[in-house]
Amino acid sequence: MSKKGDFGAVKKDIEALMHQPEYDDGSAGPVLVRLAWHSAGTYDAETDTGGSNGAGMRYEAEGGDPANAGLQHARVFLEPVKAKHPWITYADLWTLAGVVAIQQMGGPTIPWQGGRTDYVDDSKIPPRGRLPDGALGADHLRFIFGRMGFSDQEIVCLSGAHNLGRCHSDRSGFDGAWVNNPTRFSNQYFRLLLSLQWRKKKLSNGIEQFVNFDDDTGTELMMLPTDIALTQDPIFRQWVIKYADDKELFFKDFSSVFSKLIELGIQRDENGHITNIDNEKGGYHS
Ligand code: ZEM
Repeated sequence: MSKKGDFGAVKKDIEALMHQPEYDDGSAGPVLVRLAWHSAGTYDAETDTGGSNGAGMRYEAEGGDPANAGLQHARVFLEPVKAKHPWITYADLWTLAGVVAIQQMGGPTIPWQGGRTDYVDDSKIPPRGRLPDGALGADHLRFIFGRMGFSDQEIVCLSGAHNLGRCHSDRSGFDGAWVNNPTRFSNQYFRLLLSLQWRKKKLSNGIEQFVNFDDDTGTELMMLPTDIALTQDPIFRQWVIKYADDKELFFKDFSSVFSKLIELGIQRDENGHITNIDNEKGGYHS
């Protein structure tokens, strides 16, 4: 048991669980990043509902959303950390784990602040259908991310997280990894979007994705229709080119935009204390 508010101790324990030889590509990292993103990506700026506060994925209404299939693996990885540091809220733990995972996989340092609550405010529960559908296109991306308050540039930048991890046919129905080294954060996703030939492939479950088969190595990489849409929309495409050319720029922008993502729906005073949640109901000031 660490001292309440000792996020450094929690970080160390998250780092220690990253290596998972029996799981996927040997790392818990990618699925932890996806957990952080899905916990926050339900935010709607207009109604101020959804977002990482509340850690609603613990409950059926949000956790049982088909869009969140597979994220129980990430939550299970983190249970021992929660048990060891019971003072941390799940909402903080999940967002912190995403940040630690990105950094540990070679990505940028991302500013993170604690103080989220696990109190579920029934009036803030997001309806299902707020997360993006990989089978759709540019208009859908603008609709979904615009609702959270993100610009075209930020949409492209955030999509760079697909440098990590893979699709699982038993979770989303899509299948495969975007890059050859899916546990190393880089701008390779953008470079491959532009440099490889992507052809449409219908999987045996009827789902369509884009693939590239490399005869030399015998490996097949994939892209979602939404990933390919980034190369077809002229404004998105400019950012794909920029991030493919400039890894430093991508890292810098990704750090800001991921930090913005995990702060959606959270208001803080100048000391970083959250002002829009009731601390009597499970929040705390660190
Ligand atoms: Zn993803 N994502 N995502 N994403 N994502 C998957 C996997 C991962 C979309 C999407 O449909 C999917 C962002 C944006 C978008 C990650 C991070 C982030 C999968 C595969 C799908 C289908 C799930 C499976 O089968 O396990 C769509 C349409 C997006 C709109 C742009 C953003 C933003 C992310 C973080 C910043 C990560 C890390 C994974 C890999 C998960 C894993 O288990 O390996």
